[in-house]
Amino acid sequence: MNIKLHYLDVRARGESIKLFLKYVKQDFELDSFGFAEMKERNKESPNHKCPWVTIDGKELAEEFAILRFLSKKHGLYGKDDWDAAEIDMIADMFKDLIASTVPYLRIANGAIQGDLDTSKKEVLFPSFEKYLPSFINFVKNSGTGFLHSSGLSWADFVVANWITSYVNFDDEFKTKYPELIEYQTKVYDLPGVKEYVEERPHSFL
Ligand SMILES: N[C@@H](CCC(=O)N[C@@H](CS)C(=O)NCC(=O)O)C(=O)O
Repeated sequence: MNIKLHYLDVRARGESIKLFLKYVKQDFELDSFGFAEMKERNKESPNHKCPWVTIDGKELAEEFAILRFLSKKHGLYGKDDWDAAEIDMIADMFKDLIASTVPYLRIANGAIQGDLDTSKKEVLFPSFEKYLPSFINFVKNSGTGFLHSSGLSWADFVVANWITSYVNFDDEFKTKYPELIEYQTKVYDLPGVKEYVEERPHSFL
């Protein structure tokens, strides 16, 4: 498979795909661009948003659709349809968390003006309190150390990546959510992922 990943030069929504590809040891070409170029570059994408991938000459957008496609090929989508549905459920719940933090993210990435500290109190922290306990419970109850009882799945790359951002956003995140830090370490310690995470450049978002 020939893969080119098109995304911004930050982690955000493209990083789960990179972590996944590093873990399965699939080579890929990176086409990264800055926020200033995003509007123009996104015109090339099927949904006019990034990330998108070119796989063997065909274009596919939507982070989760890309991860699902790759997971079916690499067995990171549970052992049957029920597992896959549960993994989808977990990932879609996490997408709700991401969506609820967008007003904060837009200030953090400079897309709009606003007071970051106020947005932390009014948007970010309430979102953490509403959604994160569910993910702590998924890990606690899975018996695998990952989100799902079948073991590592594509959803783990999504959640582990955002935890890095949450640590950057919230000085007290590690103290408030130690279970999530322990979980993230397990994902980041995976072969292929560990070396990549240690060497990648810092990205706030
Ligand atoms: N549903 C899409 C959302 C992608 C998305 O919003 N990407 C942002 C960059 S992180 C973007 O391209 N924004 C431009 C826009 O919304 O016009 C996904 O999950 O991949």
